[in-house]
Amino acid sequence: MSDSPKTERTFIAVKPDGVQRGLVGDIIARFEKRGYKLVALKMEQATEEHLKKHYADLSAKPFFAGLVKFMSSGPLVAMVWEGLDVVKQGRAMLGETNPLNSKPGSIRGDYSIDMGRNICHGSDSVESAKKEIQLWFKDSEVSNYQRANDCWVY
Ligand code: RTP
Repeated sequence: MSDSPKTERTFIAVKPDGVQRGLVGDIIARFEKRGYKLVALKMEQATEEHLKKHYADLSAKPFFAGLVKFMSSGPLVAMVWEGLDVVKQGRAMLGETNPLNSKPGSIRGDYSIDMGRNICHGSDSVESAKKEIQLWFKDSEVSNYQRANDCWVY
């Protein structure tokens, strides 16, 4: 991967509630239509141990145990998306952590009303994206490829 801003990457997950509600395709479509490139994708039921690592920064929060239990309660879809400013733009596309503060047009603003069932996760900085991508994917699971239509996006 080059250091071009066009190859910035973020980790996006459709949480177990998003999978159960059949929102995987919609969420993928939003990122694809925006022009972002999917470079890794898998469904898995994550273990509590893995999720404790993912949410290590929140370990002191009162909602931590419930969050880990919920996130491990069913399969989720883990993805890596690539493109210009994708970390910040991805967070904007997701909406606010509390869906009630999320604007219509965002994923959470369109599909959720409860903080503990807010459909999706997105890395909050380029640094945490790098850590999260490493936690969820082996290098060999992330693809480097050109799209024929990249010249119509950039
Ligand atoms: P995420 O990591 O899932 O993308 O969410 P986020 O950055 O917007 O929010 P964060 O503070 O990292 O919290 C992670 C997830 O924990 C749940 N949460 N519950 N007060 C609460 O009950 C509470 N606060 C946060 C949310 O599901 C949030 O997405």
